[in-house]
Amino acid sequence: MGTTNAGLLKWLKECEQLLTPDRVVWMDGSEEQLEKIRAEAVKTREMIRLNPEKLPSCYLHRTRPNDVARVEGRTFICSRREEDAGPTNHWCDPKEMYARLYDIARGSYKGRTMYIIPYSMGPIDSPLAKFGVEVTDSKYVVLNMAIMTRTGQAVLDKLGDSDDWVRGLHASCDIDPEKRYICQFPEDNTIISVNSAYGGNVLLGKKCFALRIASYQGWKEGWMAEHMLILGLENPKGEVRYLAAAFPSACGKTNLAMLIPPKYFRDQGYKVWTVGDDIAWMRIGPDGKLYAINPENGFFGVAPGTNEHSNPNALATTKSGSIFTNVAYNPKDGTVWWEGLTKEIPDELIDWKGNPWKSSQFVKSDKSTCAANPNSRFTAPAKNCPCISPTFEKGVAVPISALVFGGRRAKCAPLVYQSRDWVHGVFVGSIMASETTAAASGAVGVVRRDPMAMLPFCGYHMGDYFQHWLDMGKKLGDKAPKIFNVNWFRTDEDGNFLWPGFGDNMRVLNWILDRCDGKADAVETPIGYLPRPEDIDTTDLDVPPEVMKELLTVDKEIWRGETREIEEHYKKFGDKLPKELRQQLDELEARLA
Ligand code: GTP
Ligand code: SPV
Ligand code: MN
Repeated sequence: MGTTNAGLLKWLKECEQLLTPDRVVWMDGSEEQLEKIRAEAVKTREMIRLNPEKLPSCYLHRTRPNDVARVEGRTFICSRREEDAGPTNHWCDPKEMYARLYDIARGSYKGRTMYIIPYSMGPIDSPLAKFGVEVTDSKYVVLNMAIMTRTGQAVLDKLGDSDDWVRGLHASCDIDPEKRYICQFPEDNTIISVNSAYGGNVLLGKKCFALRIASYQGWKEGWMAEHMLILGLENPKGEVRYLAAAFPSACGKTNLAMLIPPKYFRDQGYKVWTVGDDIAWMRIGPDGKLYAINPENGFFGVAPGTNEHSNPNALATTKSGSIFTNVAYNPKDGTVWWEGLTKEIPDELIDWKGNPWKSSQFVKSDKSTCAANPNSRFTAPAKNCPCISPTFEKGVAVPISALVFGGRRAKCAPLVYQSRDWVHGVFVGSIMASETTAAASGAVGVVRRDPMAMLPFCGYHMGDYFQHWLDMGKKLGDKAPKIFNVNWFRTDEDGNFLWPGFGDNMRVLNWILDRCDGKADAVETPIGYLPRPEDIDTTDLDVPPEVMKELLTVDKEIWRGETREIEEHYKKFGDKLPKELRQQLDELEARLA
């Protein structure tokens, strides 16, 4: 294991002096080394080995009950100037924050091992790949990073002496929520995370690098890092068209990315190919079109609700080589369980906190009685996925025909609509709103504006980010993807979903892609182009015509209220709000008047 990269070696020396580990281990990318660490983690009880016949090479891990989700209130963008972080990010002066973090982390690896993980976001040999090195004292992080990214010596070989890599320092410390910080220093290519050992807070290649740091890099370098799934939809002629879709956390990206078309479509030869389920890096290709790669190598997916009917592909993906975090354990057969996995609830389990749990204690209205944490997750290798796109392993970027925004809205947003043009599409993304979920700590079910699903992940001023979107549109010109908005979550008066969702979302994707080809009809409304009920193929679909009509209705009164909220939302950005977007809002108000 080795490198001659002087900048990297110097930084590692500094980490070692600060953290004072008992030993240092370089992750070389070999299966033997990972197997050794898995065995150690089982011995120290950091992991439970699951039934090797039913779930080969699968493990269960429990985090502290105070450490089960991203912590947006303790996530900082430490740019030199406060105004560069913008109104939607927490900010702290980098000098001050480095000092605070070094104080917290100092000496914290005592009695522990310092693992050095060289990793690549994107296939190592791809011209679109970017590299990072994460230092951690957590075996859970090491084993998760080995699934979520490409790791090991090959990364160092490819990096050579370049200084184009991201420093990532993670220290578990005491998992003290009062001293928990997730900090990005975009101008220094540096991430520091302390006092957490959960998912998005500590797998630094994911949200911290591939979105917060990468969005900043993309802004400076003319490309885009987005919180988007990527999928290919193959039609009966064998043509595959790709789209990328941004939904906030726990709003359906993994499920849509792995969609299985309804039987009626399957029989005709339709098929969905998964390219990515969470993050898209997109660049303009030599032909002037927008191309995307998924920089990750695995899925860190929401467990609850995943089952053989809702998402059989995701379930199949977790059947080997996976790590489950904060799900329930079934001691009878050494497997795992979560709410919604099976209709029948096992009588007795060990809940996600490690306590005995009886099905009789479950109260539907009280999430705290669940056996699995609502934000429990699986980490599964992308190569396990039955519908992984052939483009994924080849590492080739895919041309994007459509960009889709969406969120959880009980009312207001219709099932689907198309923006009038790119600028209007950017407006549609900038006004996105969604009910909050368990993926971040805090209240659940509150509507908040989450532009482009990037509110927690944009590494710079959101006004500049909007402008970057507008600039990309100018560069793309008439080759720009068409922009749409979807909402699978409209409800009736009793709170029941009006749209069946999941596999049936394919009917909407078909309309979207047909629109891109100029093959489907639509009507103009104040908010954009909507399909008429008959423009969506509803063969074999059990949705009454009046519900289809309701799903595709634009209520002007509700939308007038919405524009008043957008006024408030836009005020936050001050002079940094691009004039084109302000004008879009004025035009929408005029159309609704
Ligand atoms: P992150 O990994 O947090 O970024 O989440 P995600 O956007 O990948 O969300 P995911 O696909 O894991 O779905 C989250 C929740 O939404 C699960 O409980 C799903 O069951 C539910 N869900 C997904 N798609 C649909 C849908 O079409 N309709 C309905 N009603 N629920 C859905
Ligand atoms: C999300 O919250 O959007 C996730 C999970 O994908 S985490 O990696 O924790 O951010
Ligand atoms: Mn996500």
